[in-house]
Amino acid sequence: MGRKAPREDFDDSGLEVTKPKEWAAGVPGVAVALRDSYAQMGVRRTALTLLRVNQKDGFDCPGCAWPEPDHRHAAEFCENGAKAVAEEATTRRITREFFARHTVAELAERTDHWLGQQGRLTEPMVRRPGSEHYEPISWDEAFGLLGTELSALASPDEAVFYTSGRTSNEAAFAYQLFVRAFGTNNLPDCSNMCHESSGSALTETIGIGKGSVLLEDLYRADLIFVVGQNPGTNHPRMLSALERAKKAGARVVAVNPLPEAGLLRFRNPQVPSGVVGRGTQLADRFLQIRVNGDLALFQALNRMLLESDDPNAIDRAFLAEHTHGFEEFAAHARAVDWDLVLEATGLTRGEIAATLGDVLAAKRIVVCWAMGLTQHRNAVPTIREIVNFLLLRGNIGRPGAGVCPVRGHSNVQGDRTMGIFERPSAAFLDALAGEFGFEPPREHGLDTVDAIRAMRDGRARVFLGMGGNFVRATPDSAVTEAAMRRCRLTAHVSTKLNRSHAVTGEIGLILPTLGRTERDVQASGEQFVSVEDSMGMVHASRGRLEPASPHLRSEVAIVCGLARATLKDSPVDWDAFERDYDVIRDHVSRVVPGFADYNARVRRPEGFVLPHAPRDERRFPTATGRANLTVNGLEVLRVPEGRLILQTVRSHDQYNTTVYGMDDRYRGVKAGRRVVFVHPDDLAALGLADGGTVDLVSEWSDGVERRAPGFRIISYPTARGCAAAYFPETNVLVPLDSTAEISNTPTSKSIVVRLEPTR
Ligand SMILES: Nc1nc2c(c(=O)[nH]1)N[C@H]1C(S)=C(S)[C@@H](COP(=O)(O)OP(=O)(O)OC[C@H]3O[C@@H](n4cnc5c(=O)[nH]c(N)nc54)[C@H](O)[C@@H]3O)O[C@H]1N2
Ligand SMILES: Nc1nc2c(c(=O)[nH]1)N[C@H]1C(S)=C(S)[C@@H](COP(=O)(O)OP(=O)(O)OC[C@H]3O[C@@H](n4cnc5c(=O)[nH]c(N)nc54)[C@H](O)[C@@H]3O)O[C@H]1N2
Ligand SMILES: [Mo]
Repeated sequence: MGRKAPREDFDDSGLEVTKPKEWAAGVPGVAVALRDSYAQMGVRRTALTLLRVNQKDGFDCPGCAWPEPDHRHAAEFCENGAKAVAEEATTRRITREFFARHTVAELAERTDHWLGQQGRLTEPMVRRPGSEHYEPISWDEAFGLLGTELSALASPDEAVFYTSGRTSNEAAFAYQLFVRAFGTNNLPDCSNMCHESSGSALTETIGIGKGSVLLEDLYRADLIFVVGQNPGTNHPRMLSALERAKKAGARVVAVNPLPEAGLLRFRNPQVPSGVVGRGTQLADRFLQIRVNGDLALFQALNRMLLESDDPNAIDRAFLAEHTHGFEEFAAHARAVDWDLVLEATGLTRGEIAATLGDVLAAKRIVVCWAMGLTQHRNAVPTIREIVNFLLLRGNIGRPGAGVCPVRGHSNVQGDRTMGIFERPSAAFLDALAGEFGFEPPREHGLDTVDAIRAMRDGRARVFLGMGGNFVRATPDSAVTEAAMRRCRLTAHVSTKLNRSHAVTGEIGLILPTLGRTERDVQASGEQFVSVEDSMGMVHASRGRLEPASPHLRSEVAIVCGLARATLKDSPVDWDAFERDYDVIRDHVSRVVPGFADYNARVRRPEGFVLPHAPRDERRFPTATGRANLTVNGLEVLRVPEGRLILQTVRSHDQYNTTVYGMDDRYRGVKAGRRVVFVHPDDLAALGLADGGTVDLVSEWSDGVERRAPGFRIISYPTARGCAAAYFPETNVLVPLDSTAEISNTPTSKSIVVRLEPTR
């Protein structure tokens, strides 16, 4: 089964469990943020950096992709944004002595928390074949090594170029250009594990894989669904937007198996009333749905809309003018079986009927969602059904209404816009060819899961990660680690140490880079970069801090160095790219639609908004030229007797694979991460008790035993039959082959498990 989890992970002697919180943010939020920031970077640096987050002349918060409101508060940051900043702006440093002291094998035994706590990487390091240690290497030699290994491959398709979602537009554009000039579309990214299902479903149905609302739309909505999302922890600034929407009269319906604190009640730390009093109640209705019950819920709502006596239940004029496929969709939806709906959702018919009442009373509806919808086998059909729901009442392309997939990483949406995609459109490749005068590869490349398979099977031999933590973020940890170890060369462009650096190919490289908070000076002077938020707003980001080390290079400079060392007769002037990022933006303005006059518009304080045909002109650039209503089969996720469905979530003290601390304040957990949340009735039925310890064993058709040992049981008010635990510790349980239809996203939110008592 691969390595055992680090010993410290099992130390739950300090574990404390209290009642989950019913409200989020507020004074403790900011107080905790400041305490953590002082510990990482001291008082002066804390003031310097936090005052610059998301300000017009400041840097984009590396926390999440939630947009900034027009009128930014003096301190437009949240507790978790502050933690993300502190993590990067820390004054702790990893030097060459650190690597001399710790063997790679020893680093592989450490926890994610420990690795992250060691501080910023400061110079390029190499692990040479057979060596037990990383040792320093010059940038030139590092680029030379990568260039030599890449050139030695039998085909460019034997290399994999991964991207996480913090990479700027400029770096992303340069990176995909280098990769395509090298000759492959093997550009998997974290999106493959994140909102790929949203992109697939939206592209097919409305013609563009992005959300159709702006912040103003949320403020104008009558009804907002927040489905499969925990904004109190993962998008805290969204709570301010929901609060404002509520003040303007919106109702909020939360759909979640867990009663997440941020969904219930919110105390805004940015306004005085948040400091005293009970704050705002956010969700007017909480639907405690079973995991994966969402398709059934929205299909039932659609059936009821079609059958309603209310003459305005559906928008016939909109359907006739703008949609395709109504008859097939309606015939299918009218036949939805109520017994299946109730079984799948775990809700009562009364709850669903009451929700229909909210819907009929609302002229403008927004549906927001995140990972609770995207990481299931039927994630794409589920999101398509939500589009059906919105289209039925004309809720796309109208102010105050639309789809709102809430993105994760701060520039994950921008990276995709810049061409980080293993399946680029022909139009994008044509534009690249025209601009640079070379023929980019046309064959689709490998996504994340397929890249793991290719490395596992020896079909891919070089891995380069532009940020991220590949071995921890991906499913089936044991398989992925073996796949990485089988490579000839694994290299990572990183700010901080993580486990992926400890699981190397024959050769391992660490290329340390500047973070968002840091000053980026190139030959032409100080540079800025730009990013796109979850709502398609593009704006500049400027770091102000001195770089963590004089040896760091920007991501752009690293791509250019690598390109010069790898490509003979390159069609691109990489020196010019590196010298002045305006040059890159000029090219982007001619290649990527919506970026005309990029350099001028990105310099406006408020940035600019990208065009979005359905939102702006009710035009749907799909295969049919209309918005597509779809038929989505309803299957209930049933588990064998004695098994539970496990969903893997983030705690309040982590950023994906970066573990800031061991608490999950809103869920009432202190000093321990190896915990599993289970409904008390399920515990009784399974003969297990609160506080007991179990192994989580996942069951999948390949018969391989996947076991995550030593989890403390917490009796918790989750939906019946649905357990929850934190990732990345539980990624050992997610089978590589268990992925969503169409999007190929790992099913991290629906793993069938049994709980085996260990003591
Ligand atoms: N502080 C902090 N901020 C972050 C991150 C972080 O790790 N830390 N990560 C960033 C990234 S990359 C992303 S993608 C986002 C993630 O943001 P979220 O999607 O909020 O993250 P998760 O913790 O995965 O939470 C999933 C939510 O969906 C619910 N859920 C699970 N299964 C189902 C289901 O079947 N149906 C429904 N209706 N609900 C379900 C869970 O109970 C949980 O509330 O956050 C971003 N922001
Ligand atoms: N079981 C389970 N697995 C999941 C998920 C889940 O919900 N459940 N969620 C999935 C999701 S939504 C996502 S997005 C992925 C996340 O997958 P990744 O994006 O691969 O993982 P992160 O943990 O965000 O990456 C953290 C690392 O990024 C590097 N880094 C930070 N800032 C920068 C920077 O500015 N530049 C560079 N070059 N490097 C930087 C640091 O070295 C840090 O260690 O995980 C996925 N995995
Ligand atoms: Mo994500």
